[in-house]
Amino acid sequence: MLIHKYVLEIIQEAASRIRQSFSQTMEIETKSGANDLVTNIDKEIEQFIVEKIRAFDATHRILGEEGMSHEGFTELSGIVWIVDPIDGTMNFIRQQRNFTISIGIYEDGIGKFGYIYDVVREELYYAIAGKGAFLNDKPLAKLQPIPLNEAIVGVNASWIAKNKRVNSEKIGELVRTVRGTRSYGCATIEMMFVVTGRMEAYVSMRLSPWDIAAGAVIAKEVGAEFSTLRGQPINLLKQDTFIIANPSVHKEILEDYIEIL
Ligand code: 2AM
Ligand code: CA
Repeated sequence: MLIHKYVLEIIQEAASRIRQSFSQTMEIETKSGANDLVTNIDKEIEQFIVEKIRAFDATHRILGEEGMSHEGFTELSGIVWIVDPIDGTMNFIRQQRNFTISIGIYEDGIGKFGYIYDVVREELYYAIAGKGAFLNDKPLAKLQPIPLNEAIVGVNASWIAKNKRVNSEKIGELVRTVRGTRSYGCATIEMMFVVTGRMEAYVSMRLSPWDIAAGAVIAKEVGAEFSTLRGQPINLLKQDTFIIANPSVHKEILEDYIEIL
Protein backbone atom coordinates (compact mmCIF):
# COMPACT_ATOMS: atom_id res chain seq x y z
CA MET A 1 0.00 0.00 0.00
CA LEU A 2 1.48 3.31 -1.13
CA ILE A 3 0.57 5.44 1.89
CA HIS A 4 1.69 2.75 4.38
CA LYS A 5 5.18 2.50 2.83
CA TYR A 6 5.38 6.28 2.70
CA VAL A 7 4.59 6.66 6.43
CA LEU A 8 7.22 4.04 7.31
CA GLU A 9 9.82 6.08 5.40
CA ILE A 10 8.75 9.32 7.11
CA ILE A 11 9.03 7.68 10.54
CA GLN A 12 12.47 6.19 9.91
CA GLU A 13 13.83 9.52 8.68
CA ALA A 14 12.23 11.43 11.59
CA ALA A 15 13.66 8.89 14.07
CA SER A 16 17.13 9.26 12.62
CA ARG A 17 16.89 13.06 12.97
CA ILE A 18 15.76 12.69 16.59
CA ARG A 19 18.69 10.35 17.36
CA GLN A 20 21.13 12.84 15.83
CA SER A 21 19.66 15.58 18.05
CA PHE A 22 20.81 13.73 21.20
CA SER A 23 24.28 15.18 20.71
CA GLN A 24 23.04 18.75 20.17
CA THR A 25 22.02 21.41 22.67
CA MET A 26 18.23 21.81 22.74
CA GLU A 27 16.14 24.94 23.10
CA ILE A 28 13.41 24.22 25.66
CA GLU A 29 10.25 26.30 26.12
CA THR A 30 7.12 25.87 28.23
CA LYS A 31 3.57 25.89 26.77
CA SER A 32 0.38 25.64 28.91
CA GLY A 33 2.37 25.34 32.19
CA ALA A 34 5.78 24.66 33.71
CA ASN A 35 5.54 20.90 33.03
CA ASP A 36 4.22 21.22 29.47
CA LEU A 37 7.41 21.40 27.41
CA VAL A 38 8.38 21.81 23.78
CA THR A 39 11.82 21.90 22.15
CA ASN A 40 13.11 23.08 18.81
CA ILE A 41 13.40 19.37 17.91
CA ASP A 42 9.63 18.77 18.44
CA LYS A 43 8.96 21.69 16.07
CA GLU A 44 11.59 20.70 13.51
CA ILE A 45 10.39 17.08 13.38
CA GLU A 46 6.75 18.18 13.02
CA GLN A 47 7.77 20.61 10.24
CA PHE A 48 9.60 17.75 8.48
CA ILE A 49 6.54 15.48 8.74
CA VAL A 50 4.20 18.26 7.54
CA GLU A 51 6.37 18.85 4.45
CA LYS A 52 6.40 15.13 3.67
CA ILE A 53 2.60 14.90 3.96
CA ARG A 54 2.14 17.96 1.73
CA ALA A 55 4.45 16.41 -0.86
CA PHE A 56 2.39 13.19 -0.76
CA ASP A 57 -1.00 14.87 -1.24
CA ALA A 58 -1.63 18.57 -0.69
CA THR A 59 -5.37 17.95 -0.12
CA HIS A 60 -4.67 15.96 3.07
CA ARG A 61 -5.15 17.99 6.27
CA ILE A 62 -2.74 17.92 9.21
CA LEU A 63 -3.55 18.25 12.92
CA GLY A 64 -0.22 18.40 14.75
CA GLU A 65 0.56 19.13 18.38
CA GLU A 66 3.01 21.92 17.57
CA GLY A 67 0.69 23.56 15.02
CA MET A 68 3.27 23.66 12.22
CA SER A 69 0.56 23.20 9.59
CA HIS A 70 -1.25 26.31 10.87
CA GLU A 71 -4.75 24.97 10.33
CA GLY A 72 -7.56 25.34 12.86
CA PHE A 73 -9.79 22.25 13.26
CA THR A 74 -13.53 22.30 13.93
CA GLU A 75 -14.34 19.03 12.13
CA LEU A 76 -12.49 16.01 10.70
CA SER A 77 -13.82 15.70 7.15
CA GLY A 78 -11.57 14.31 4.41
CA ILE A 79 -8.19 12.73 5.08
CA VAL A 80 -6.63 14.05 8.28
CA TRP A 81 -3.18 13.13 9.60
CA ILE A 82 -3.02 13.54 13.39
CA VAL A 83 0.62 13.92 14.36
CA ASP A 84 2.65 14.13 17.54
CA PRO A 85 6.31 14.52 16.47
CA ILE A 86 7.48 13.64 20.00
CA ASP A 87 5.09 12.20 22.58
CA GLY A 88 6.78 12.26 25.98
CA THR A 89 8.80 15.44 25.52
CA MET A 90 9.86 15.57 29.18
CA ASN A 91 11.25 12.04 28.90
CA PHE A 92 12.97 13.01 25.65
CA ILE A 93 14.64 16.03 27.26
CA ARG A 94 15.62 14.50 30.61
CA GLN A 95 16.04 10.79 29.93
CA GLN A 96 16.44 10.26 26.16
CA ARG A 97 14.03 7.28 26.27
CA ASN A 98 10.31 6.51 26.61
CA PHE A 99 9.15 8.90 23.91
CA THR A 100 7.61 8.15 20.51
CA ILE A 101 6.64 9.53 17.14
CA SER A 102 2.88 9.13 16.70
CA ILE A 103 0.91 9.38 13.42
CA GLY A 104 -2.76 8.52 12.94
CA ILE A 105 -4.53 8.81 9.58
CA TYR A 106 -8.30 9.34 9.64
CA GLU A 107 -10.85 9.54 6.84
CA ASP A 108 -14.03 11.48 7.68
CA GLY A 109 -13.31 10.94 11.38
CA ILE A 110 -12.72 7.19 11.08
CA GLY A 111 -9.27 5.77 11.95
CA LYS A 112 -7.61 4.04 8.99
CA PHE A 113 -3.90 3.82 9.87
CA GLY A 114 -2.05 4.19 13.18
CA TYR A 115 1.72 4.32 13.76
CA ILE A 116 3.63 4.69 17.02
CA TYR A 117 7.41 4.44 16.93
CA ASP A 118 9.33 3.97 20.17
CA VAL A 119 12.53 5.47 18.79
CA VAL A 120 15.03 4.18 21.37
CA ARG A 121 13.63 0.63 21.71
CA GLU A 122 13.22 0.54 17.90
CA GLU A 123 9.68 -0.77 18.36
CA LEU A 124 7.22 0.17 15.64
CA TYR A 125 3.59 -0.47 16.49
CA TYR A 126 1.16 -0.03 13.64
CA ALA A 127 -2.28 -1.02 12.43
CA ILE A 128 -4.30 -0.80 9.26
CA ALA A 129 -7.99 -0.74 10.14
CA GLY A 130 -9.53 -4.18 9.60
CA LYS A 131 -6.17 -5.78 8.79
CA GLY A 132 -4.75 -6.22 12.29
CA ALA A 133 -2.08 -4.66 14.46
CA PHE A 134 1.64 -5.34 14.34
CA LEU A 135 4.79 -4.81 16.38
CA ASN A 136 7.84 -4.70 14.11
CA ASP A 137 5.74 -6.54 11.49
CA LYS A 138 4.76 -9.35 13.88
CA PRO A 139 0.96 -9.64 14.32
CA LEU A 140 -0.36 -8.71 17.76
CA ALA A 141 -2.78 -11.14 19.42
CA LYS A 142 -6.28 -10.24 20.63
CA LEU A 143 -6.30 -9.43 24.35
CA GLN A 144 -7.23 -12.27 26.71
CA PRO A 145 -9.39 -11.73 29.84
CA ILE A 146 -7.62 -11.18 33.16
CA PRO A 147 -9.05 -10.46 36.63
CA LEU A 148 -8.45 -6.98 38.06
CA ASN A 149 -6.44 -8.28 41.00
CA GLU A 150 -3.88 -9.68 38.52
CA ALA A 151 -3.74 -6.52 36.42
CA ILE A 152 -0.95 -3.95 36.00
CA VAL A 153 -2.39 -0.45 35.67
CA GLY A 154 -0.66 2.64 34.26
CA VAL A 155 -1.44 5.66 36.41
CA ASN A 156 0.48 8.79 37.30
CA ALA A 157 1.12 9.26 41.06
CA SER A 158 -0.31 12.79 40.96
CA TRP A 159 -3.84 11.30 40.82
CA ILE A 160 -3.30 9.23 43.97
CA ALA A 161 -2.34 12.43 45.82
CA LYS A 162 -5.27 14.73 46.65
CA ASN A 163 -6.15 16.75 43.53
CA LYS A 164 -8.95 18.76 41.91
CA ARG A 165 -9.78 16.47 38.99
CA VAL A 166 -10.46 13.00 40.39
CA ASN A 167 -11.32 11.32 43.72
CA SER A 168 -7.82 10.27 44.83
CA GLU A 169 -9.12 7.91 47.52
CA LYS A 170 -10.96 5.82 44.95
CA ILE A 171 -7.89 5.71 42.71
CA GLY A 172 -5.99 4.68 45.86
CA GLU A 173 -8.38 1.74 46.22
CA LEU A 174 -7.65 0.77 42.62
CA VAL A 175 -3.92 0.87 43.35
CA ARG A 176 -4.43 -1.44 46.36
CA THR A 177 -6.64 -3.82 44.36
CA VAL A 178 -4.42 -4.40 41.33
CA ARG A 179 -1.19 -6.40 41.20
CA GLY A 180 0.98 -3.43 40.27
CA THR A 181 1.10 0.10 38.87
CA ARG A 182 3.44 1.74 36.39
CA SER A 183 3.98 5.23 35.01
CA TYR A 184 6.10 5.85 31.93
CA GLY A 185 5.31 9.52 31.27
CA CYS A 186 4.40 8.86 27.64
CA ALA A 187 0.76 8.24 26.75
CA THR A 188 1.47 6.37 23.51
CA ILE A 189 3.91 3.96 25.17
CA GLU A 190 1.40 3.28 27.96
CA MET A 191 -1.32 2.65 25.36
CA MET A 192 0.94 0.26 23.44
CA PHE A 193 1.78 -1.61 26.66
CA VAL A 194 -1.96 -2.24 27.06
CA VAL A 195 -2.31 -3.22 23.39
CA THR A 196 0.52 -5.78 23.75
CA GLY A 197 -0.82 -7.16 27.05
CA ARG A 198 2.19 -5.90 29.05
CA MET A 199 -0.30 -4.07 31.25
CA GLU A 200 -4.11 -4.08 31.46
CA ALA A 201 -5.10 -0.42 31.68
CA TYR A 202 -3.85 3.16 31.44
CA VAL A 203 -5.77 6.15 32.78
CA SER A 204 -5.07 9.84 32.24
CA MET A 205 -6.87 13.01 33.30
CA ARG A 206 -5.81 15.05 30.33
CA LEU A 207 -4.92 13.86 26.86
CA SER A 208 -5.06 15.60 23.50
CA PRO A 209 -6.10 14.21 20.09
CA TRP A 210 -2.48 13.66 18.96
CA ASP A 211 -1.76 11.60 22.11
CA ILE A 212 -4.47 9.05 21.28
CA ALA A 213 -5.32 9.20 17.55
CA ALA A 214 -2.76 6.64 16.33
CA GLY A 215 -3.11 4.44 19.40
CA ALA A 216 -6.86 4.22 19.00
CA VAL A 217 -6.51 2.65 15.53
CA ILE A 218 -4.04 0.09 16.89
CA ALA A 219 -6.13 -0.58 20.03
CA LYS A 220 -9.24 -1.44 18.00
CA GLU A 221 -7.41 -4.19 16.14
CA VAL A 222 -6.57 -6.13 19.32
CA GLY A 223 -9.90 -5.48 21.03
CA ALA A 224 -8.60 -3.02 23.65
CA GLU A 225 -11.38 -0.73 24.87
CA PHE A 226 -10.93 3.02 25.18
CA SER A 227 -13.15 5.92 26.22
CA THR A 228 -13.14 9.04 28.34
CA LEU A 229 -13.17 8.44 32.11
CA ARG A 230 -16.92 9.17 32.01
CA GLY A 231 -17.28 6.23 29.63
CA GLN A 232 -18.03 8.37 26.55
CA PRO A 233 -16.48 7.83 23.11
CA ILE A 234 -13.26 9.80 22.54
CA ASN A 235 -13.50 13.11 20.66
CA LEU A 236 -10.49 13.94 18.50
CA LEU A 237 -11.28 17.64 18.47
CA LYS A 238 -10.62 18.35 22.15
CA GLN A 239 -8.60 17.55 25.28
CA ASP A 240 -10.28 15.12 27.67
CA THR A 241 -9.79 12.37 30.23
CA PHE A 242 -8.88 8.94 28.86
CA ILE A 243 -8.78 5.25 29.65
CA ILE A 244 -7.59 2.33 27.54
CA ALA A 245 -8.00 -1.13 28.99
CA ASN A 246 -8.28 -4.83 28.47
CA PRO A 247 -12.07 -5.32 27.94
CA SER A 248 -12.29 -7.57 31.01
CA VAL A 249 -11.39 -4.66 33.36
CA HIS A 250 -12.48 -1.49 31.50
CA LYS A 251 -16.01 -1.25 32.90
CA GLU A 252 -15.03 -2.38 36.39
CA ILE A 253 -12.32 0.31 36.70
CA LEU A 254 -14.67 3.05 35.43
CA GLU A 255 -17.63 2.05 37.60
CA ASP A 256 -15.88 1.12 40.86
CA TYR A 257 -12.73 3.26 41.01
CA ILE A 258 -13.08 6.47 38.98
CA GLU A 259 -14.98 9.48 40.20
CA ILE A 260 -14.36 12.66 38.23
CA LEU A 261 -14.72 15.80 40.40
P1 2AM B 1 3.55 15.26 25.29
O1 2AM B 1 4.86 14.85 25.83
O2 2AM B 1 3.42 15.07 23.81
O3 2AM B 1 3.15 16.64 25.74
C1 2AM B 1 2.78 12.77 30.13
O4 2AM B 1 2.19 12.23 31.28
C2 2AM B 1 1.96 12.37 28.92
O5 2AM B 1 0.78 13.20 28.85
C3 2AM B 1 2.70 12.59 27.63
O6 2AM B 1 2.25 11.65 26.70
C4 2AM B 1 2.30 14.01 27.26
O7 2AM B 1 2.42 14.25 25.89
C5 2AM B 1 0.84 13.98 27.66
N1 2AM B 1 0.24 15.31 27.86
C6 2AM B 1 -0.94 15.70 27.32
N2 2AM B 1 -1.24 16.94 27.65
C7 2AM B 1 -0.25 17.39 28.45
C8 2AM B 1 0.00 18.63 29.12
N3 2AM B 1 -0.83 19.66 29.02
N4 2AM B 1 1.12 18.75 29.85
C9 2AM B 1 1.98 17.70 29.95
N5 2AM B 1 1.80 16.51 29.34
C10 2AM B 1 0.70 16.35 28.59
CA1 CA C 1 4.25 16.02 21.84
